[in-house]
Amino acid sequence: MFVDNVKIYIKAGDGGNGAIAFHREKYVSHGGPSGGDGGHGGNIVFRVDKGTNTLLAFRYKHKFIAANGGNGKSEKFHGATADDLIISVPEGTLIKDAVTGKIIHDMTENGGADYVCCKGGRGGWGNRHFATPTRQIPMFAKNGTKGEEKEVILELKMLADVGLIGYPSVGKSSILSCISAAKPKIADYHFTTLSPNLGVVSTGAESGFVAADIPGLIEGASEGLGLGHAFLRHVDRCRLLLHVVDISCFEGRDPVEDIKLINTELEKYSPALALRPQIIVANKCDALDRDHVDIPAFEAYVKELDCELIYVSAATGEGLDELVSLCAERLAELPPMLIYESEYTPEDAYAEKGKETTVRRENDTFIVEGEWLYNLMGQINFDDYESMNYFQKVLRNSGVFDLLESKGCTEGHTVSIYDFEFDYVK
Ligand SMILES: Nc1nc2c(ncn2[C@@H]2O[C@H](COP(=O)(O)OP(=O)(O)OP(=O)(O)O)[C@@H](O)[C@H]2O)c(=O)[nH]1
Ligand SMILES: [Mg+2]
Repeated sequence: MFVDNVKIYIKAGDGGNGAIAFHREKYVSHGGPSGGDGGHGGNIVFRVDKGTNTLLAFRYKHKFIAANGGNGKSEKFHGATADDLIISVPEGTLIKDAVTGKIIHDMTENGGADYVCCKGGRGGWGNRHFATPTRQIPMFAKNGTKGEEKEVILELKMLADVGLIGYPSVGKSSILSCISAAKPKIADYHFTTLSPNLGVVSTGAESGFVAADIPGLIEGASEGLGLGHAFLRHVDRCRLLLHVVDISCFEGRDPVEDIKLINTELEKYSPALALRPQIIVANKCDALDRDHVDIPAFEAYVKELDCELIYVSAATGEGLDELVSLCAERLAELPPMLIYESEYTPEDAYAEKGKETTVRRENDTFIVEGEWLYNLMGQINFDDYESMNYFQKVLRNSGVFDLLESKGCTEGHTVSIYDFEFDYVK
């Protein structure tokens, strides 16, 4: 079964808590604070597995939770750092935020390198960190921060240079089977192909390209009528489209009408995809009856489209070598395959949780609280300019400043966020 779109819940492990403990030893009556730190929680890491090309593995498993870090112990023993949870996905998978639909990451980026999608919480410091000359018996330690959690959509967009598109039964699968080693199902009824097929087309000892055959498109496919709509995402990355038509006009179809129809569907699904360069592939030329098909009108229309045209026959092999060479030539001139840019910033993640913020006033001080803020504080280094900038950005984007102002906070008031105090400046 082919699955190319799933929603899953992922959560990184929480950091372990720091320990409150004191050194004990015979004859040492007042041992110093010795509470160890909590271990870090495990990250959620996505990894490309080239051996699979479907998201089927996620059909029945929707929750992925990494282990928590161990708590700190006495005698400076640190809690164990938890292992990362590795989630394997096929090549070409996009990770999207389930709430906003924004792209978080394209697994094609950086040559398919591992991607940490949720960071594990940091282990809290044990009490030994908090001893000062005036506070020799610190009776507190820090709790670990929570691991990040998200609901994400995994969407597979196959990695193919060339996409074969067209009306059902025009011979897309037949062509793919002739030019590559792929063995897709071929039959004389519509919608024989039910899921995309990939084939590697070799153009020399060490060169080649990947072609994808997608299920036949029909009118209304982009509105979800019939097959095809969901599969168009698999040609999203294609650099070149082979628009296949049946030139024998079997079933009385008109190739000009078919091209118009398919292009309308493409346009509706994605205007960007409709602009992708196309080569019109007139297939079944072995069965072409020139008395019944108006070839001059067809060629005039293709010219109007400003597309190249090639006649082939998957049955006899005619024109297929030329088709492969033409594809290779055009691909050499085209830009590299599309890699989606992330539309998601870490600030967005906090912005979504901004609603859980509370502000209360004590004289001239405004106290801001919220679990997400507490976690955020654990990640900010207040001595570092960049880190502080980030902190400010998150406060702004998550609406904390607006909330403060709505509660009457103005210039000169003090704002207190978990031990951190600053004067409010507009
Ligand atoms: N005469 C002739 N028949 C062909 C040629 N290419 C394909 N066919 C026949 O056309 C029918 C449909 O071919 P497919 O390759 O399954 O077509 P498709 O475009 O993949 O169809 P769907 O997957 O249903 O969209 C089959 O019966 C093929 O044998 C050709 O060049 N000449
Ligand atoms: Mg097919």
